[in-house]
Amino acid sequence: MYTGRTTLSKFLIEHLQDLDDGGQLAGLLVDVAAAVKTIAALTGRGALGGHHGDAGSENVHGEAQTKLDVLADTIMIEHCNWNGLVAGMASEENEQPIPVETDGPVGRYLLVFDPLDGSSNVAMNVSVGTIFSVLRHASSETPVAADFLQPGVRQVAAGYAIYGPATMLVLTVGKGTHGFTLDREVGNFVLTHPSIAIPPETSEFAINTSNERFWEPPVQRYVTECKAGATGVRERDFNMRWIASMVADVHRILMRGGVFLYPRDFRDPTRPGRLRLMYEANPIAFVVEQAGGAASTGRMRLMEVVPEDMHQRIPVILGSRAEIERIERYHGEYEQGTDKPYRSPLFKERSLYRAEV
Ligand code: AFP
Repeated sequence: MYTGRTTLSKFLIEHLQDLDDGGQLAGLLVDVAAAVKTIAALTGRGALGGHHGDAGSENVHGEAQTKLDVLADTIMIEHCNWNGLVAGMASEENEQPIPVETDGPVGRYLLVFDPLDGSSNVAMNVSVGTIFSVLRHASSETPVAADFLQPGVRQVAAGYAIYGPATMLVLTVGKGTHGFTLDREVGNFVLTHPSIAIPPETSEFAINTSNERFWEPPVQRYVTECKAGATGVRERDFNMRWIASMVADVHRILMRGGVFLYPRDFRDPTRPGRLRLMYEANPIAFVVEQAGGAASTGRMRLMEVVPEDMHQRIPVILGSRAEIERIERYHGEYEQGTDKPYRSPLFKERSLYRAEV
């Protein structure tokens, strides 16, 4: 049945054999995949699993945790807590790094994850996901928070699992982006989408338009032009999708192109965006770039942002390369004041909304 098919383990051996510590990285990614299978089994039980509803607790961001948020976090920690492979972990759900028990040398890798992204959608049976990123740990000491504050360009692997009609693992180890589908009957991830390529051009965008009045002018300009369709400057009609589950919105873009925006807005001036740089933006940016797409804050390449805080939020604009370049150009024109129709005194004059990233 598997003749000619590539399983995740086979893929990892083939793609990591030239790395010094490729065996360890492969081991860690197999652990992540095992955690993903367990989370898939739990989410797949739906309401029958008894895990729907709030846990009655809040995470570090002050957001209500669902029971599945807490369970998925525990599953990731328990599956990957193996010294020698991983030196430390950081999760969107935990304020501080998660220590790894060790009775020998500390591992060479740091694992960063969002255990259940889009979890507010679970009760509606909408696709959710797990996002992860692997960084190197250069020191032989137990890692502290500062060790995790590495820009996305330093990631050695990243990916996400999507728990949809099928469970998929989409992964990059810096050699393209590849998609594996979980064969539930035998419990194997099988390579079904090798070398995913995001089309450079698109006519589809994804953004929560209920926030439109809070966006900066370059994003308002872009979306206004898309909505004008064939009668506007873009001279073609655009389609819009918003699932409110980042993995699902991004997965669609990987499959058929598009643009995903969760831009800077001024709903809350203390938050420069909704999504987290380390747990969501960087891993997805790595996957998107390796698929030929681009990922930006609007002002700079996302993966070059140096994190200042483990739970830092960031504007996220990613997808088809030509569209991202256009949106970056609109941000540049706005900064230079050459975007006349879209300049609003609300922004430029209030330094509060002037962004550095
Ligand atoms: P939850 O994990 O709380 O459901 O948040 C999901 C998410 O971080 C991301 O997956 C979505 O793109 C985004 O929030 C949706 O946010 P809005 O509800 O503001 O559109």
